[in-house]
Amino acid sequence: MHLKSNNLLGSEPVADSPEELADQIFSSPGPDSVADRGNASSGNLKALIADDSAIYRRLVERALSVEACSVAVAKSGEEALAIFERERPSLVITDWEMPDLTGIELCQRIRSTADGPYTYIIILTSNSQKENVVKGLSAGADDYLTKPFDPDELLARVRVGHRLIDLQRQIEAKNRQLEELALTDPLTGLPNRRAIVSWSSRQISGAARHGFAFWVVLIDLDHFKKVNDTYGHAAGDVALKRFAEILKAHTRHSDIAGRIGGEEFLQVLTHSTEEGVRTVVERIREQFAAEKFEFGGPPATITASFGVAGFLGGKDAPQFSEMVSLADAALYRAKHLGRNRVEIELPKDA
Ligand code: GH3
Ligand code: MG
Ligand code: MG
Ligand code: MG
Repeated sequence: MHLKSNNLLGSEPVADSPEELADQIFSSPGPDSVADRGNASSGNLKALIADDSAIYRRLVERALSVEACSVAVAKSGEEALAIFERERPSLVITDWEMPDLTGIELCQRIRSTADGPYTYIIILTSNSQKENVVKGLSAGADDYLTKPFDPDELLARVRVGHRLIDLQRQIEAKNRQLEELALTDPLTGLPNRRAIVSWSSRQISGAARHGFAFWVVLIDLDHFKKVNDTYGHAAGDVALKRFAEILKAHTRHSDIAGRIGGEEFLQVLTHSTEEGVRTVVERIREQFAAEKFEFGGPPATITASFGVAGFLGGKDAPQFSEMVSLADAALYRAKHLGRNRVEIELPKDA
């Protein structure tokens, strides 16, 4: 059965059981009326239809049948709200008058859930007076259509919503990319200073609360200016990338390591003993120093110096910046004592 505009229902047909009547009217459901219509085109639009009238539920479902989306149907406002919370549909088409929760209230409830992606709401009602249109839109609806409705018009309006939802998804994806870029060092792909500071500041309060150890390792490549001067900046970059790989390979998933600028790196180790930290850091130092770089001439070696500072957990957690300063003092010592070495600034009460 194909619904044309002249099939519009001006008033509710009288029937003992609306469900039954609806079933009669739409007795041969075409392939379109299958609940899940897949997620073609710009992808898995979930729609929710809320109406206490079985006829209108079917009519709206029919109108949506050519749109690529999956459809959930609710017979009341409360049911719609429950489905909304579970499924988070991106499109809601709701009746105004329903026995438990009105479409307006449903709108307000949906809008008050601030988290999650945007939901496009169309109110569908026989209530066409201007002030009600205003009321619906100010309750948070995006669009408003009066019953009886033209299925083509509803579909056109749904597509406006679909376009808006798609655009919003694209913006969100771009924002996520930008956020990631803002936290990544482009040369090495490691977290940058900002990412390390934000992660560490959170972790250090965890170390205080839950009493686990927190170690900061500040690393500076040795005589790196000379490396650049002798082999060129591109060669210097190769060495920085190689160091980043070694550092990453020696960093647990639950810890963090990154490049904080120039030829300086920072690693944070949690839940480790001093001996454990010393072992890891010595391994990084040895492995990097053992690398033979082929920069055109005879194999070149490059070294790095390490300054370590620790907090063993418990009350009076230092600021992350204080720990970095302590690590910096240890690094300064490592440079003075001849470079290519690890110096540890022991925790105050260790
Ligand atoms: P020290 O052992 O005392 O640390 O000596 P150094 O030469 O490493 O220290 P200095 O701070 O004087 O020089 C750091 C050099 O790192 C200078 C700069 O050319 C180089 N550098 C900083 N960022 C980059 C980069 O992104 N790529 C390359 N190739 N070199 C960089
Ligand atoms: Mg109703
Ligand atoms: Mg430096
Ligand atoms: Mg240096």
